[in-house]
Amino acid sequence: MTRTRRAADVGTLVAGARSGDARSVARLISLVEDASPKLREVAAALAPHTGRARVIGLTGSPGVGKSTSTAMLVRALRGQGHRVGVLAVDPSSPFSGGALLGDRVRMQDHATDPGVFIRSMASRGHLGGLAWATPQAVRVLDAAGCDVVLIETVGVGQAEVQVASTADTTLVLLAPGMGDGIQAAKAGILEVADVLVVNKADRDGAAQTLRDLKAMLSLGGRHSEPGAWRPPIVSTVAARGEGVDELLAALSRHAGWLASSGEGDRRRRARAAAEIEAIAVAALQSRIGDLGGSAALDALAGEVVSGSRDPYTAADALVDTLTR
Ligand SMILES: Nc1nc2c(ncn2[C@@H]2O[C@H](COP(=O)(O)OP(=O)(O)OP(=O)(O)O)[C@@H](O)[C@H]2O)c(=O)[nH]1
Ligand SMILES: [Mg+2]
Repeated sequence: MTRTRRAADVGTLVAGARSGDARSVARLISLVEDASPKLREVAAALAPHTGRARVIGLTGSPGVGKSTSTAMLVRALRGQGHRVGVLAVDPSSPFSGGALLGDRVRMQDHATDPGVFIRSMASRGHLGGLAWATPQAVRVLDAAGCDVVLIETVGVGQAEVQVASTADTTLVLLAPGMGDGIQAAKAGILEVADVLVVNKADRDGAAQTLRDLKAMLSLGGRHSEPGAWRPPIVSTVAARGEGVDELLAALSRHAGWLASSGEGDRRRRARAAAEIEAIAVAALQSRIGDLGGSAALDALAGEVVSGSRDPYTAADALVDTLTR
């Protein structure tokens, strides 16, 4: 028996997503993640339905409690009647079928909740990585009516910086006894934190981690400039749901500050500008790739070899032909 798989109609999928259909949401995220030829069509169809969701990033070292905290926040936000989207980027324990492996128990409550969309994404292997695919997936969830989108990323290398540029509010999680405070300072992640969370506050050393953090924050940096947001430090025991009210309060204060200071708007514009730039660079790169071995490039190469041109003016000439 042969089965023809009908190509997904983008309009139908977007309408489905807007009505809260989880399968449509999943299909759309797959389309953007796989850089489908329909990507442009999807982006255009989503655009009018976006701009509403609040994006919150959670980052921190492996095992610090990001997934547990995400589940805790999902529960609390659902309790307030919000629709919630969750994206786990490069999770060390990937989601499957709406449940997170190793976190099955915690996410199970939400697996069948129509008000929660959970999705893991692999950024590795993609041109531009997280910066490229995540904003598109956020737009899908936004169009699907999510009031809040939570993005979990392991804080290694550049990841937390990218999360910060995708999120309205960035939570940096630390835990006692992991040398985390010092690591955080070294990696510069205190700079990207809007709210600092000391999770596993039930563990020995939590008070010391709090003291270390406070000391580090008092040392200066962007947070000490006049009018700047001073990131609050919240202690949580995510595994038991403790501290969630304080965390929600901190999130809502930050949302208020983003609105009143104009910083929220500024961040969103900077984010869109970076996204446009990345897409434009990728487009130029692929056009330059197409030029490989072309007559125009070959001619310029000949001129550089013979010394009748320098490589800089040759590159200018090439860019001119690309953008004409
Ligand atoms: N004692 C204690 N354990 C916790 C707490 N929160 C999470 N854990 C445990 O810490 C372990 C790691 O939690 P996760 O939520 O999976 O951590 P994660 O940061 O998402 O980990 P990765 O995604 O692998 O980077 C699990 O065994 C949790 O049960 C807490 O507040 N106290
Ligand atoms: Mg996790």
